[in-house]
Amino acid sequence: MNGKIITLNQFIIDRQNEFSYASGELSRLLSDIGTASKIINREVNKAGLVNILGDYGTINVQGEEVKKLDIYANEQLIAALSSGGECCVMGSEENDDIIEVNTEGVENAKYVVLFDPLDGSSNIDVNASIGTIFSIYRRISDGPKGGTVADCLQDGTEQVAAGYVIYGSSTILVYTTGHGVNGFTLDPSIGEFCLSHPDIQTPKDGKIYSINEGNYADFPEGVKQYISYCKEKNSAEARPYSSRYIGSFVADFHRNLLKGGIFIYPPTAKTPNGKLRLVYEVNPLAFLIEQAGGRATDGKQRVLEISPNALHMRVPLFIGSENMVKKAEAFFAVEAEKV
Ligand code: AHM
Ligand code: MG
Repeated sequence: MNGKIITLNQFIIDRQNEFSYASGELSRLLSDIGTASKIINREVNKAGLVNILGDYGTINVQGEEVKKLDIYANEQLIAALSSGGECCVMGSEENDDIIEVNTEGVENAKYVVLFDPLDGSSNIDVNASIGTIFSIYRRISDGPKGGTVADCLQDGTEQVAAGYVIYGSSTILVYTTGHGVNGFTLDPSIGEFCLSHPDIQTPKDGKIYSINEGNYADFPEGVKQYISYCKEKNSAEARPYSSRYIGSFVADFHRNLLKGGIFIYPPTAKTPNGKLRLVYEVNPLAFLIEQAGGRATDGKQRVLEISPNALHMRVPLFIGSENMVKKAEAFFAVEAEKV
C-alpha cells in the first residue's frame, strides 16, 4: 500500500458501483452498521470497569441503567438500522421473533438485516475476543408496511452483503458484498475504520483445527477420526496440526481466515444440529469464507444452500480452508455410510 488511508466509508462509496440494485441504500446500511459497531466497541472496552461503574441492572452515576453488553449491542444495532430508512425488518439472536420496523416510509425500505449483536459473550468476563456478525438480504415481500418472516428466511446464497466486527486486541470490521473480502481496523485516535486487510484470500490448506474437544465423547465417529488425523505425525503433510479454540466463533473464524485452518461445530448426540445458528451466525461467515476462497458445509452440503425454516435454526458446521474442509467431509461421509 502507498500509505494513503482509506476509510470504511470512503471504500464503500468507491465500490458502490459494484451493486446495481439500490446501491446508495446498501452503502448507507453498511455505514450505519459500522457506526453502531464503534459505539458497541466503546462499551466493550469498558467491560472490565463494570464493577467500578456499576453492576448490571443497577443505575450508574449518570443515572442510566447498566445493561448487559449483549443487550446493549442489540439495542444499538436495532436503533441504527430502524432509523436509517434502508432496513424493513431485522432478526437478532437476542429476539425470539423478527423485529419489525415501523418508521414512516418503511414500505420503501429495500433491505433485511440479520445479526448476532455480540457473539461469544461468555468471553466478556475474561477479556477475550467477541464479535458482532451481520447478514444483509434484499427485501422479497411487498406491501404497505415493513418486512416479513419470509424476508428473514432466505437461503444464504441470496445474501447481498455480510460481515463481522471483532473486538479483539484491535477492533476489525471485515465484510463482503460478493466482490471479495476486505478488512478495516479501527484507529481509535481518529475514530475511523481504515482499510488494513485488502482482498483477503484464505489459504487452501492450513495447520489449525478448531473444535470444542471437550464434547469428544458425543462426536460422530467420522469427526473423531478426523481429529485423530489432525493429531497424527506426518511431516510431509505438516501434521500434527495445532489445536486452537477460543469459544468465540468470530475470533476463531478470523484467525483461521487469515492463517488457514478449519473450524468445526459438529452434530453431537446432545445437539444433533450442532450449536451455531444458520441465519445470523453461519450464513454470513459462510459467504465470507467462500468469497475468500474457502469452503463451508454442514458436513454434506453447502450451508448457503440450506433453506432456513426458522429464525433460530441450528446447523452443524465445517468451515475454513478448502482442502481441510474437504478432508473432514470425507471422514464424516465414510463413517455416516456405515451407520
Ligand atoms: P453465543 O451466541 O451464545 O455466544 O454462542 C455461540 C458461541 C460461538 O461464538 C462459539 O463458537 C460457540 O458458541 C462455542 O460453543 P461451545 O462453548 O459449546 O464450544
Ligand atoms: Mg452467538
